[in-house]
Amino acid sequence: MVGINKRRVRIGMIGHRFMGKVHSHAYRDLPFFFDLPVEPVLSDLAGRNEEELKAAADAMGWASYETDWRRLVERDDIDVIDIVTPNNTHAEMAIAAAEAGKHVICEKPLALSVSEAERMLEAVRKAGTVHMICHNYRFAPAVQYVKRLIEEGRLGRIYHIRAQYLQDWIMDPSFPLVWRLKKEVSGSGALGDIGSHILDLARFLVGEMDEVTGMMKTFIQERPLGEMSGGLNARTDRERSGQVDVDDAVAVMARFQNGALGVFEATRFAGGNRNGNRFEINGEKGSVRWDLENMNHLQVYFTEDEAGLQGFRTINCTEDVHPYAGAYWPPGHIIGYEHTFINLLAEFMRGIAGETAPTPDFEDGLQNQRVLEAVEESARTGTWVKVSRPGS
Ligand code: SOE
Repeated sequence: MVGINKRRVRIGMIGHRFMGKVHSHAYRDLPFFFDLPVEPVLSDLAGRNEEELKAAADAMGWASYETDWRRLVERDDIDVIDIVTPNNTHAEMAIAAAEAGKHVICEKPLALSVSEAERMLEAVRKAGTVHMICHNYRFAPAVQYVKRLIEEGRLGRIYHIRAQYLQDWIMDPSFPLVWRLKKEVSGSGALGDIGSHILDLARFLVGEMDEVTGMMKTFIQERPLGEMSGGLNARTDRERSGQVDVDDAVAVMARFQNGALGVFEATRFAGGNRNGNRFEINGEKGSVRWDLENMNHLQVYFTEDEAGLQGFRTINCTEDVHPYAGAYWPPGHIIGYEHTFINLLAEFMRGIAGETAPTPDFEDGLQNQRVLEAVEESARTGTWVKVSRPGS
């Protein structure tokens, strides 16, 4: 039953564009698919442009709105602060939210730097509240199933992971200098925006990295000014231009602590690839391949298959045995991008109810940030760089 006798978890979300829409939709859909011990309530939406904010709050079903995020954080009738704003605001907002005793969920990358991410982790630990970072691709049923296969030893020792995150939405040189292309706002370019996702998947599935080497490239150095206007669309000011100071593309090689090798590529200049997020993992007993653009499918290969059946087979990960798939439709009735967020938020709600300690959390966000920073240092110095992890 939706909402009956359930503890209400009152959400305050800061930001209302692309990720704001995705998160709002996911909270609203949660009770349709998951029988959770708590009920998320879309209490208050914060943003700066009142006209846009009011329209977004009305359209997405938020009860009220606030034009100053600080007022939202101070409110007693809010339990969760959900941060879907540009990266340079994450640390200040998350730390203020934790200090006000809120549960915090934050879009990726967690911060602009390792030191900011460390302060964020320290704040949520001190508050003792639940925290998560939105590496949503972990929550595709096929990806979770890969995790299970690896943990069960079905692939044996892991030798390789190769992963790519390929987009093409800024290839046109007249596409403007939006916040995702400004270092002071985004921290980095393709590396932090999409590379962070595949590097997180690699940590999740294969383990911690010992050292990395990377190269970064900015193909278009100057662009007209402009700003995001929803989704990946932008408004352009054709009269003025500015310098791009983040990477358009990055390539990374990694050595894992368990001996596996990783090869990664993240670029916004892979023409024809709108959102190609893919990986292949090879182990001593088998291999798996996954591709977001066909996200319900998983290709698997087992070395022990009989001679005539050797090769990759394709599994449709929509059966009850595939994590989260059973929450939705009967087998074969596929799910999409938005469901990865619904699954992630289901874990967040279970955490708030005290049932679990959900991941990926700020500690994962911090470790991801350490990898990003090591890649940048390597690209700068032309050397292999150790990925630090205190205590390891
Ligand atoms: C834009 O590159 C973007 O929206 C990223 O910010 C997301 O993290 C990714 O999932 C899709 O593309």
